[in-house]
Amino acid sequence: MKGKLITLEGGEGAGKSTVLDALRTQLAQHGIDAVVTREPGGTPVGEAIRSLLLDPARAGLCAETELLLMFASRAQLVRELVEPALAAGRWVLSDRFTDASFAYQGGGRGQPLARIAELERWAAAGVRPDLTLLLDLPVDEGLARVRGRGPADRIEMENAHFFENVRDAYRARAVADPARFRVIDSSRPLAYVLAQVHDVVAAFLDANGAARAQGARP
Ligand code: Z5A
Repeated sequence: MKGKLITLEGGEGAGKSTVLDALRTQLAQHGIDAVVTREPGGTPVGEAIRSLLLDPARAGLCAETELLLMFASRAQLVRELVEPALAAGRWVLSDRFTDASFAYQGGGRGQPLARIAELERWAAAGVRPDLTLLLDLPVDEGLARVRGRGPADRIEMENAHFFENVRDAYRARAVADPARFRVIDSSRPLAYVLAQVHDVVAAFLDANGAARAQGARP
């Protein structure tokens, strides 16, 4: 059985990292030892690209370079980690994936969506998540959560208008692909968010007969 790719998406401070841990635990309870990764990054080459992308000293990076570097990291991740894991029947959990490029480089930077779709087909080998959890919350609430946790990276230094466009782009993608996306209101208390995520993933596991296929512990 081919594995499944589950991705977490959302704006700043949406709670992706927090939710990812709970998700990994939930899958483990079903006997699924998921491969956990992140974007940009996830491979040695990707992590080097991530440092370049997030370095606040690289203020001159143009939008086209940013988009191509996101996909350079993704091309490496797909071939080195995601495709082999899925082919071996492993499940993969990724903190962001291609939807982030549509949201940040498309919505935020105004890069043409058709060009991003072409990169998705070519550089990302057409790999698409089986399930995407979009953690959605108002921009100012997300920014307030991450304020004060240290120096902002290059993208975090953008203004609220940029992040509003990112949020709109994410929500538009969720509306356009309701079979894949589940939108979670992450402005609610963490316990509520985690319960929602748990229910969504439980339904996904059920729908995919995952417990049986992966030999759930009794
Ligand atoms: N990027 C891009 O432009 N294009 C792409 O294709 C890709 C990425 C793949 C790096 O991403 C940057 O790259 C990112 C998008 C861009 N840009 N920025 N800026 P990243 O995922 O590594 O970094 P991030 O988005 O900045 O992560 P984050 O801000 O740390 O968000 P998070 O992981 O979603 O949040 P968190 O760390 O789990 O939670 C933040 C805080 O909120 C923390 O103190 C939690 O305890 C708290 N929290 C979480 N949930 C709650 C609830 N429900 N209530 C109250 N408090 C909460």
